[in-house]
Amino acid sequence: MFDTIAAIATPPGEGGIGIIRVSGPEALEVAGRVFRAARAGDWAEKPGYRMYYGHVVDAASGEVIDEVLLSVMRAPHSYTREDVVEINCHGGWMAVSRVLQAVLKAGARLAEPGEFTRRAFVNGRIDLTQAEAVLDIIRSKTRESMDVAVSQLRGVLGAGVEKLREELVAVQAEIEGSIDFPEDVGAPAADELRARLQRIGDDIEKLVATSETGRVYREGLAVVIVGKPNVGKSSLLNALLGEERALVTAVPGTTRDVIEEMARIGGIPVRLADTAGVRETGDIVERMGIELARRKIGEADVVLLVLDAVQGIDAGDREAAALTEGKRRIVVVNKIDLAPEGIPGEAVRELAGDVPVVRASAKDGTGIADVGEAIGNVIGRLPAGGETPVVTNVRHRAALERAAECIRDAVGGVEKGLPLDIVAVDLYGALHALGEITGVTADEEIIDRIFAEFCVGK
Ligand SMILES: Nc1nc2c(ncn2[C@@H]2O[C@H](COP(=O)(O)OP(=O)(O)OP(=O)(O)O)[C@@H](O)[C@H]2O)c(=O)[nH]1
Ligand SMILES: [Mg+2]
Repeated sequence: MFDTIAAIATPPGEGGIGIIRVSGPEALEVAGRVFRAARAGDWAEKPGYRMYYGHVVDAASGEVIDEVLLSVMRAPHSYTREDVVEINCHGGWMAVSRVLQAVLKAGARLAEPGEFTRRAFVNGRIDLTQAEAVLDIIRSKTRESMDVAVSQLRGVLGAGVEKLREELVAVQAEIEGSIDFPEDVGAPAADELRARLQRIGDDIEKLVATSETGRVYREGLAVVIVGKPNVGKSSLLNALLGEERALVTAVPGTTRDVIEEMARIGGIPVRLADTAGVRETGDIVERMGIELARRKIGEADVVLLVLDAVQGIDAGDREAAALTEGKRRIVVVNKIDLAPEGIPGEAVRELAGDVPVVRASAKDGTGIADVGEAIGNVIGRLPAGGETPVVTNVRHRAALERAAECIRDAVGGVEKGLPLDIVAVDLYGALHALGEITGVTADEEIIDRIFAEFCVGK
């Protein structure tokens, strides 16, 4: 059914080893044409899950290309469920490309991007969510995003979605039974039907709700430090990071560019950005910095609005507050080492509303842990253990939202007493949307789009 494909599976560049992956019905024959084992007897039997030492040669000339280790994974116990051979050669560009050339000359075809993983999906070893998890693991930037991706690769999300789909299939079957054989199968009671659909709909909504947390753990929470000049924004950035990342001086208008760092704060991955102090200024560079700050505020999940305990609240703070209006905010009253009484809570509420307020000193470290905790409290924790499905992928979220909408329509239809064949149409829509997530009902076009994101060799 499939031909035999090959590609370089390791990244370009220099490394200890490079791997050429070969998969398909003729993987062993192709490898046999280019591989000369040091001990011929072993290689002839070729049992799976073994490695063989030897050389790759040019099939035509017999010229030795590289010294290699070859691993054999026999169908169906392999990544693709086909016979797979991986040739471990030296990890230099010339070595891997010459070994690949030899394998292609020996009868394999160069694999398309993602084709190995696609075969694993088509051959039923993994569902679409698991195929996507492979890419998520490779691309993960935080520990948590990798944990979620590994859980997804283990099939936790796919199983959760499949369970919902099966519940819907059962409802659908009952409805269709009563439509096709009205004499033998009574129509399901409206109340009971409504309740069952409602419950499935609620479970889908719960999955959708995990996607906000999922996104943050994947990309990091965007936290932007904002305030008038000289309140200690850059000092706060340094204190939160625990390193002298940004320049700090007594001169207002020190920071002009946006300074951004990834860090773990309050137990969650955070993209922390320090910005230029907000004020009217004739200095063109500073003005550009303030413009950048505005843009950053637009992208922020959370704004740390910094005030100066010594100066109290003035027009500059009101301007900064106006700029961050509508954003989720945490007020940091800084420099409490100089003014321990801080700023009255009433004045802060008047400025920024009912938001968390932390009194801190970026200079001596007082309250910095509390700022971290306030940031951590913004977003829910990931369920521990990786056994609870979490949605991180926008494609999954969109499909779940479509399914939830269809279920809402179906519930509405039952309530209005619409004929069951009309309700069945909505259920079909929900089933299709859920099936797209795991791939049970995904169109070829969707599948193409998913695997097009992979690179060759995955
Ligand atoms: N005593 C005291 N001084 C502080 C504290 N935080 C910052 N400062 C001082 O305040 C001055 C300004 O600090 P920065 O961190 O540069 O302030 P900024 O808000 O980034 O200023 P711009 O970049 O100009 O907008 C420096 O002299 C700091 O040493 C604090 O908690 N206590
Ligand atoms: Mg600064």
